[in-house]
Amino acid sequence: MSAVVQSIDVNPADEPEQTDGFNLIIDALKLNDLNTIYGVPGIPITDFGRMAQAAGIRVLSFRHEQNAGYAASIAGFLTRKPGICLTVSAPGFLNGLTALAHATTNCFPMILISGSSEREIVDLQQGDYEEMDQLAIAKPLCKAAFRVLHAADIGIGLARAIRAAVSGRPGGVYLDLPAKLFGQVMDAEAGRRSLVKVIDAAPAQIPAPDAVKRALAVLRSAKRPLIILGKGAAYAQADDAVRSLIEKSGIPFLPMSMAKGLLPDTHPQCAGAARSTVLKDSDVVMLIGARLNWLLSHGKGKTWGEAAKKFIQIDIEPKEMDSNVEIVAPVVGDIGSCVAALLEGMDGNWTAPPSDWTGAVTRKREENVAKMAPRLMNNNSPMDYHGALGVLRTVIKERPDAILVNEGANTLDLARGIIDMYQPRKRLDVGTWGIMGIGMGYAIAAAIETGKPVLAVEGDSAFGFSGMEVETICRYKLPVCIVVFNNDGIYRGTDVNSAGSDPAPTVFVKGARYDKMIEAFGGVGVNATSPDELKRAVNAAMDSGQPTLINAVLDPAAGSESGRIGNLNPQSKLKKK
Ligand code: ADP
Ligand code: TPW
Ligand code: MG
Repeated sequence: MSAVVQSIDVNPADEPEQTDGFNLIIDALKLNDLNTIYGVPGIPITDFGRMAQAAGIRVLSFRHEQNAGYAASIAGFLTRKPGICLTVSAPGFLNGLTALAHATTNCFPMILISGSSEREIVDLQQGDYEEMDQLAIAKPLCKAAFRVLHAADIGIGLARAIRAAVSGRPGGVYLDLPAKLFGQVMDAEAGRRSLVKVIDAAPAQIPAPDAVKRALAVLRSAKRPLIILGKGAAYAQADDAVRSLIEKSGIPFLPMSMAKGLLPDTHPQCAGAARSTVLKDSDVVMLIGARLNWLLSHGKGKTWGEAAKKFIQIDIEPKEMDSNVEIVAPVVGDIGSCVAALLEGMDGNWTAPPSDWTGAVTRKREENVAKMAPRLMNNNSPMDYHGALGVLRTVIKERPDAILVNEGANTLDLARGIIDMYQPRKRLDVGTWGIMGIGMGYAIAAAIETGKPVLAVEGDSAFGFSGMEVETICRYKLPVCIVVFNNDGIYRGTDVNSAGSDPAPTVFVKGARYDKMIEAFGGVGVNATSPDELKRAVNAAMDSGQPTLINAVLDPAAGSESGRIGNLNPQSKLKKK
């Protein structure tokens, strides 16, 4: 009898240590320096969130997955590491998917990790809790999609996801983790060995010397050269090299929206305030991390003028070349390496562009700046866009390290033109899709990832897409100041329905008080009816770092339909009888 008793009486210390899916995912994330998760809890990831937090990962719990996803996407842009979004099955996954597609479209590295239901049941379509074939649905909407079925594959699964997200052209990656995986147990030592620390996740891609030579030859032949900086250049974090290239070349540069501040908008070579002139009159255009998509009128047509144009393009994605017009000098590689190679080729052998061109650009720019100046100083009440933005322009000038988040139509287009940026990656906005709803997710991630104060300038419609996250901002006590440009609606608050008593589709409740929303959660709410009031309130918020929402009362008639892109807005010629 005693022999039998001895055989089952094992000392727990002798048993091999065990780990499970939960712990392996956490260990794999930490091993790869992925220390922040944006998400919404629920089955099957509730316990995972708790355990990750206990293990020292920052877990930010949102009110809607789409906002968590946007947060992860912009974290990717700001840090060059994939932003992590964590969602529950089916509906949570779908809510996060918009943000994953957005990340891919904008070339931001992001990983959407979603719990999913049991394969055996999903594949037989037997109606599991929140059943959905998530992997199949995610695939066409992101750069890559993977599923991990065995705890021993977690390390490899995450490594593949990281590499897919950040190497080459960055983008969104989906990682499917079925519920059963989390609880799967395995030997801890084998588990540790299965983890992968990704080495050199985004390897340098050196441009071919011939491509660099060709580009320099075209650039040298230019009489009216222009450099366009896109958000790919901001993402690359090759700030010093880009600045040297611009300054050494003497070529005027035009920053795309999120490339503003890579060099200050007040830099003598900045052609931001002479945009139409430089696009029309330039003869050679070098694109650095910018696509010739709709935001640049596809490189052709009226915007670009009559004269023949030659394009040089620097991009990590070879397939981007000739996407819209012929690229006479494609330079494929990462921006840091490409710009360094161009600088080397220019060394001791460069003549500045003709001064009649640079002089003409400077004159146009000064003319436009002078034209705008008096409008920015008005103190009208209710405010117009220029009066309100004149104030915010000064706020950013005085606090150049603050991050500006911006969405809306008029609120977006006018703020982009009016608010000068002074430092790289400080302007975050609607990006390639012109998407509404990025506001609060971006503001939260910007505060978390950089520790800097955030100013979110939001159209009242735009704000509504993510407004519930003011609770999240208050809960985590983030230094975010939200200014809602309240013009009672989408574009304008003046539409009327001539056919019935329902409000017109573009208008909201008149005189709404968005400032009251944040007060519900302990934040500071202010109603500002003049530029002076707005200025006081924003400065107080930026000084205190307290979550603040300022309802900026704008004239409902101040905006125009679709802001600056009314040309893309089809209108019926028949409808108005
Ligand atoms: P914008 O909207 O500012 O014009 P886009 O999003 O259209 O900018 O273009 C960004 C481009 O930058 C993409 O074509 C992308 O492939 C490229 N890109 C992103 N990161 C890098 C990098 N590190 N090196 C080179 N190109 C990059
Ligand atoms: C996800 C369409 C573009 S701009 C806009 C909408 C609804 C709101 C404009 O009004 P806002 O700004 O924010 O009050 P302002 O200053 O002009 O009054 N759904 C998504 N994305 C887009 N772009 C839309 C709808 C849209
Ligand atoms: Mg509005």
